[in-house]
Amino acid sequence: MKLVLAIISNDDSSVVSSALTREGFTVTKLATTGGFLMAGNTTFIVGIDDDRVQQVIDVISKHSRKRSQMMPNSATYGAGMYTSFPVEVTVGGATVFVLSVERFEKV
Ligand code: 2BA
Repeated sequence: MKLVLAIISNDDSSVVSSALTREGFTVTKLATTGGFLMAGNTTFIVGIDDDRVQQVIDVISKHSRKRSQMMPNSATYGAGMYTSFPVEVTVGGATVFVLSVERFEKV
C-alpha cells in the first residue's frame, strides 16, 4: 500500500477532489500554506494499493494547471535605501510524494 501526498493549488482543489472521488478513490484534504509564497494551497492524502498509484497521479495531473504568480521582491542599495519589484513565479501543477505504508487498519 502507498500514501500519495499531493500539494495542489486551491484553484484546482475542488475539481481534483471531485475527479478523484468520481474515480472511486478515498481522499482527505488538508488546508496548507506554501512556505515560499505564504499562500494557501491544498494537500490531498490518498491511501491506495500499489497498482493504482499511477491512476491517482494521472487524475491529479489532468486537473492541476501550471500558473504564473507575481510576488513582491526587494533589493537594498545601501544607506537604508531599498526598492520593491514584482517577480514572476511558476506554481504547479501538483507536487506529489508517494510514501510506502507500513501498516493500514480501520478499527
Ligand atoms: P510555495 O512554497 O509557496 O512555492 C510556490 C512556488 O514558488 C513553487 O511552485 C516554486 O515555483 C517557487 N519556489 C518555492 N520555493 C522556492 C525557492 N526557495 N526559491 C525560488 N522559488 C521557489 P511549486 O514548486 O509548484 O510548489 C507549489 C507548492 O508545493 C509550494 O508552495 C509548497 O507548498 C509545495 N511544495 C513544492 N515542493 C515541495 C517540497 N519539495 N516539499 C514540500 N512542499 C513542497
